[in-house]
This record gives sequence, structure tokens and C-alpha cells, in this order.
Amino acid sequence: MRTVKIYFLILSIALVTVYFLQLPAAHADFVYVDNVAKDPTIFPPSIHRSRPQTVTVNLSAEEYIAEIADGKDAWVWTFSDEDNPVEHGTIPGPMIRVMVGDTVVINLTNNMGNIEPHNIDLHAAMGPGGGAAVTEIAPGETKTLRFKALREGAYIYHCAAEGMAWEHVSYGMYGLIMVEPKGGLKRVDKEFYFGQSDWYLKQAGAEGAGHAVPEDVYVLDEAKASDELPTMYSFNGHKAALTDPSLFGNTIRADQGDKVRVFMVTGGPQQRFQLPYHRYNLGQGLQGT
Ligand SMILES: [Cu+2]
Repeated sequence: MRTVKIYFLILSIALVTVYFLQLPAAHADFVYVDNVAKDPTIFPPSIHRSRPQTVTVNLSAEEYIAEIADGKDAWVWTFSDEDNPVEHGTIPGPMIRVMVGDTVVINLTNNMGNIEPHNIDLHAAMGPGGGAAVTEIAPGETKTLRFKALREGAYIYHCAAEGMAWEHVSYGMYGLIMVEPKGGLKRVDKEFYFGQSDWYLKQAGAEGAGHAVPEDVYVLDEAKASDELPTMYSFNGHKAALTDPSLFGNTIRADQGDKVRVFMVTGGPQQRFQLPYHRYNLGQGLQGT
């Protein structure tokens, strides 16, 4: 009797092994886009009210292969505003704009076809992990987070899935949430929205970064990230996003005497604000003509 049981056990293991060997290797259908550059002039308007209300934001997590510098295609993970038909996922993600006292409802969808789990951790949300634990979702899922914005200020939000915030931020998942005072911020003539990334890159190589990423596409180099030695910096998702006229090189303009407000989120994950390093002269960029 014992021999029969062992025989069936071995047969079962063999059948299961054959079954899994016959399964096709996990392979995602990577979505290619030209770039994930963020237009620094697209974000919600300033607040001009003093009564709190409920603000609903529909976000999705989107994974692409996109150019992040001339001739450099990278696997990027992004946040996208589902209610904005102009943009797909960008780096930084869409700016969220609310007033202190508002109830904020975030509906987050992890797009079907993605590989990674994602979530959202908003530093404007008081509570464990800024909502990360309750919004972590697999591809194809949607979850809702509701919180009250209790503190004024400009805060980062980012993905912190798998307890690996630095990894998800490195791939591009961060943005800014602005909690304005009652009545809104002082009026200005122009506003712009910038997000700084530091990139730690290597080509996916024959192993495809474990996810069949095409071998010449750039992915996160964890060793470089650990050593805090960035391959490059970018503002708004592409090394030339704010300088190349074919991207947004001509959008940062103001007239002489204009009051200008800059929203700046440093996603990192490692480095601090590095504007001079990027050789983008903000002072020159904002001079009137
Ligand atoms: Cu993520």
C-alpha cells in the first residue's frame, strides 16, 4: 500500500512539473510611447473657495517603454490622470490640487497588462504609509483611498509597492499634491510644475531584468542606486523635456514683471534638488522679453 502511495506521489509531481514546463514564459506586451515628458503647464487651476469639498482624483498606474534621453529607451512606471485625455502617464505624475479641509478621494487603477503591483503613498495623508497599504493592487485591480487634507503645504506622493518605494520612484512613480490654504494661494501671473528624477540605469541585457524586457532597453541598476551614483538627471521625464522645443522647451515663458510660482517635486529617489547640475538655467528661462 505504501509503495502505491509513493508511486502516485511521484506521478503527481511529474505531471505538475510537465504542466508548468509547458506553460509559456511570462511575457508582457510592453507598450511603447515616444516619451513620458510632463508638460509643465498642465495641472489643475488654483483654488478660489473657502468651503471644503470632496475632490475626486482618478489615477492609473501605467508601465511603458519610453525615451528618457536622446537615444535612450527605458522601462518606466508612471502615474496617469484618467480624466485628462491630453496626457498619458508622465514623470512627474499629475499634480493634485486641493484645499485644507477637503476630503480627497483617490481611485487608483493598476492597468491590466502591467507587470508590477503598485500603490500610492501621499505625504499629505496622515495615517500609516500615507495610504500605501490600503491601495496596493495587482494589475487589473482598482482601489479607493479617502482622506481629509488636514495640513497645508506641498507634498510628494509616490508609489511604495512591495515596500520598495525607492524602486518604484526610480522608475518614475511620483508627483506633487498641493494642499492650499482656505481661499487658495496668492494670485500670480504664471505657474509651472517641475519634477526632478535621478536615474540609475543599465541595459536589461539577456536576462531582460527578469521580465523579458528587450535587452537594449534601460532598467534600474540597483548597484548604482545603492552607491548613489546617478547615470543622469531629468526634469519632467526626459533629459531635454524643458529645453527641446519639440518637447516643452518653449512653454516656460513669462512677461517682464510677471509673478511666477514654481511647483517643484524632487522625486529622487536619492538626490536633492539639482537644478544647476542639469545645466538648465531657471533664472534665464524665466526672464521676460
Ligand atoms: Cu509602483
